This record gives sequence, C-alpha cells and structure tokens, in this order.
Amino acid sequence: MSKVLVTGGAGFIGSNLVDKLVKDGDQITVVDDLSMGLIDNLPQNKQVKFYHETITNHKFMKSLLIKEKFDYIYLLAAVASVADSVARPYETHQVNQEANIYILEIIRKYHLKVKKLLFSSSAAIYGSNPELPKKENSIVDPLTPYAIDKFSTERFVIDCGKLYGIPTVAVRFFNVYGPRQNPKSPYSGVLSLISQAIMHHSTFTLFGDGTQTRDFVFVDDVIQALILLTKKSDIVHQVFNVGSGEHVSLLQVINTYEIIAGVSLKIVNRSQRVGDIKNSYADIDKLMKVGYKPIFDIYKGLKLYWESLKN
Ligand code: UD2
Repeated sequence: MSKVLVTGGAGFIGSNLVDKLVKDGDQITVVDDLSMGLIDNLPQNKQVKFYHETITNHKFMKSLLIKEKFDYIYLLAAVASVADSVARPYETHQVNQEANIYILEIIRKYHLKVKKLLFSSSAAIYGSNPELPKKENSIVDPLTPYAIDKFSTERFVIDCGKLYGIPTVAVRFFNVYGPRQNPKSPYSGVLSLISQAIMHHSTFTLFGDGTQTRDFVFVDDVIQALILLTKKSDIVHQVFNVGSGEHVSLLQVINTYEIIAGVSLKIVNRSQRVGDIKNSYADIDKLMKVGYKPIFDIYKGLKLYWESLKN
C-alpha cells in the first residue's frame, strides 16, 4: 500500500489513474478544482480522499504535502486547453507552471521523501518542428503559453530533481483518448467531440480535409506508462514520449468509429484551424526500453470507448 497524490485526479487521465491505484490497494488523495474534472469520475471508495481545491492554493498544498508525506505524486492538474492559455496566459501559467514548482519547493525545503514524482507534459512542446516521429531529443519549439509552461516545468521537474535529489520523471502525452474525456470545450480532444456527435446525432465540424494525422493513444496504455515509470522502475530525471507509436489520419479514425458505432457521422467542413499541425506522432522506443507495450490499436481503443459511452 502506497500513499499517493494525484493532482487533477477527477479529470480524464487522472480518474483513470485513480481506478488503477485503487486496484493496487493504494491510499489516494485527489486535489482537483473541477474546472474540467467531474466528481462522478471518482470511485466511491474508502481508499480515495477528495479535495475540491485548486493546486494554486499554496497554503493548502503545503499543509497537505507535509501532513500526508506521499510516496508517489502524479502532477496531472492543468489547464489543458491551448486556446485558453492564449486567452489567459498569466492565469494558466499559475496552474501549468507556478503551482507545480511550488510543490517541488515544498518537497525540497521540508526534505519530503517521495519515491517518485511524475509531471505530465505534452507533445505541444515540439510545436511546428516537422521532424517525424518526434523523439525526446528532437528540437522543441513551444509556440503557446501552454507549451512554454509545459516545457519549462518539465525542465524544472527533471533538473531540480537532479539538483536536490528528488526522484522525478516527466512524460509528454500525445493525443490521449478514452472514457471520461470531457467534450465540454471546442478544444477538447477530437475523439470526445466525435463521440458526442455520434451519441447525440449532432454534427461534427471537421477542420481541414481530414488527412492530418495524429498519434492517438488509448488512456489505458497511458496509465500503463505512468505506473511503469513510477512504481515499476527506478528510472529518474528523464522525459518520455507517451503515444501509441502509430499514426492515423482523422478520416481513418472517423471511418473506423462509424464502423464500430454502426452510424454515419454528420460532418460539416471548415478550413484548417490556425496553427494546426499537419502530422504528429511519437517515437516511443525510449519508453518501450523501460517495458512499455501499448495494447490498444485505434480499433480496439475506439471499441472500448464506444462501449463505455453506451453504458
Ligand atoms: C493536441 C492537444 C493540445 C496540444 C497539441 C499539440 C488534445 C485534446 N489537444 O492538439 O493540447 O498539446 O496537441 O500539438 O490532446 N479537429 C476537428 N474538429 C474538431 C476538433 C478538432 O477537425 O471539432 C481536428 C483538429 O483541427 C486537429 C485534430 O482534429 O487537426 C486533432 O485535434 P485535437 O484538438 O484533438 O488535438 P491536437 O493534436 O490539435
């Protein structure tokens, strides 16, 4: 049994991680401001303690960290929308960077003995670098406040980890999808928006011609990676891409989803979004060397996702 903190634990990836940690028999503390997360995402379980709080509340975070002395810390809380970061750069910086650095600072200052701290970064840091697939040592080109905060926090977590002897790792998520992804914003993950359109027989807006490709990775594979890099390996002070290692076009994805759901998606076409990247996929060799094996191809992942939505 480990004591675990998951910031953003009521969100899409966070709550899927909490489910796994519950199965592992851990005692889990979730801090989430419910800006995108939902309380219903969390299991009703004695192992899970929930705080409806923002990670930017220093006083709260400090006393929580000192009191609970967590073994594992997963920093998943973020304002995940790039567009939001462009509209409110200072505010999102407080969440996406400052609050996380404060957590590190408390660990450093009070010599808290964490077994592993993991920070979640994003493929957004590669920006418009056309190199494919993206390797961890590819040139980064963070183009938005979101990407800048993710990259600098990643560096902070890794290099301050080294400097102060805190066991840290960071991950760069590619296009994660699966149960509980919230379609509330137009900038939510495209598969949550497609799912919503299929469920409600509404129209889906396709930006561009649909030939853009992405590395869609099913959330269970992401959880596999998170557990591997924290509880199951001694690896520290490294960053890892987390993807499926495959890439498919949006049109292929839509086609596969239509077959699975047995419906045809109503599509309206719009021109490509400003700043949209044409192709993106991850080189996952580094993670595979630690033992990662993605299990879900797009068909298998979409099938499970669709089944979870129907229930
Ligand atoms: C992902 C991340 C983003 C940032 C970026 C870095 C998600 C949800 N977003 O953006 O945070 O890290 O990668 O490269 O993981 N699309 C439509 N119709 C819609 C919505 C989207 O056609 O209603 C298109 C969109 O223009 C893009 C593709 O679908 O070409 C994927 O969009 P997305 O927002 O799911 O993900 P992405 O890769 O743009």
